[in-house]
Amino acid sequence: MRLYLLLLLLMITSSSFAQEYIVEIHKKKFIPAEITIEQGDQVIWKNIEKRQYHNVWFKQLDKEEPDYFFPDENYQRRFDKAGDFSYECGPHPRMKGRVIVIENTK
Ligand SMILES: [Cu+2]
Repeated sequence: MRLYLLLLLLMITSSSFAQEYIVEIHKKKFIPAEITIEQGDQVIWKNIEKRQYHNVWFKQLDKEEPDYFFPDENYQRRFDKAGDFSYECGPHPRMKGRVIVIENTK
């Protein structure tokens, strides 16, 4: 009985917290270029280049191009709606990525 309660508690606590996902930017690539997350999760893009700046532009979500960020800087975004969101780097449009947000069924 006690074990059952512990398991139940673990299930509740581990599923109710939003997760963070890291996408690294290196050699003009988003790594991984495609990720699947759940509603409410957050993605953090880390620029790990030596000297190249980038940005993360979701053209379907943002009319304006976001600011560039430089090596050792991050960009982050939370996804509250389910959907399929592609993005690119403003100054380097051949850099493309995709975030698939699945419905949170919890
Ligand atoms: Cu770029």
